[in-house]
Amino acid sequence: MSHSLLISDLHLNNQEAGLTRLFEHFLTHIAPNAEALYILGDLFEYWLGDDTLDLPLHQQVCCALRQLSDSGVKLFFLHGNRDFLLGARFAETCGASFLPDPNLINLHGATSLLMHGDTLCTDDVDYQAFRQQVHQPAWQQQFLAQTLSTRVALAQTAREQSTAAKLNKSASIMDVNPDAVINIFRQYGYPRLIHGHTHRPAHHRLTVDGHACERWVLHDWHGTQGGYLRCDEQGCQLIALHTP
Ligand code: LP5
Ligand code: MN
Repeated sequence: MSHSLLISDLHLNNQEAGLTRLFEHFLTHIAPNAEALYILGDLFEYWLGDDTLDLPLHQQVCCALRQLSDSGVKLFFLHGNRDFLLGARFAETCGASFLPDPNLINLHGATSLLMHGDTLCTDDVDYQAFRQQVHQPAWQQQFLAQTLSTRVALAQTAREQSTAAKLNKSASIMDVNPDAVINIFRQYGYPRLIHGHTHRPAHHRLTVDGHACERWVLHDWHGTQGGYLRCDEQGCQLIALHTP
């Protein structure tokens, strides 16, 4: 049956070759039968500019994605909070298109709203301030103009600060805000909502203004495990994935 797959939060990096292998397995054994693959952000641990496309990991991942898109599977990306600097050259190289966040699509007959998920975490005021800053075109231009070694150092500092900041944040602060979820359902006409970021894979059902709504949260990938959402005209299903 015609279906699409959605994934997010793989955080591919040089230290975890097994994770990249699991992703390649997914791309060669599971994704080829899909009509489309949607990657809803944080494919990479971080992305410091499209001038890093020739790094071995980036080449390996782009090449695997290109094979999939060349085989006829449509490939779509949303930016995550780690790889918000992925750009047009990256998309072209992989044969993919970027979608805005949020983005409303018709997913096999059901209107579905795709998001990374970070913008729903409105209680995380420090993160939202950080996000606002790094999404400014002037900030991005200035950042991308630095040498790669300076960008690597800045990213490492940012990662350390993020890890330290999270120690002082409660689990609820780092989850979606219930009112932000209700507002997004209202604003977009009560679609099926699909997002990642929070690393809490789940299928939530809720009623908003008398409308039955659903919110799907995608798996994060770590170690030897990952997961994906499979959607067809009958509905969606979260499927866990392990290294074969
Ligand atoms: O990413 P994760 O899972 O640890 O936590 C996220 C939020 N943190 C972030 C920050 C990223 O991890 C940083 C790495 C991105 C690299 C991209 C390119 C380089 C950019 C360089 C920037 C200078 O997204 C975290 C949320 C959590 O999700 C849950 O939702 O809580 O938010 C924070 O931790 C934000 C902090 O509260 C405040 C900001 C810390 C970063 C400050 C950077 C300053 C660098 C200064 C260098 C001199
Ligand atoms: Mn994220």
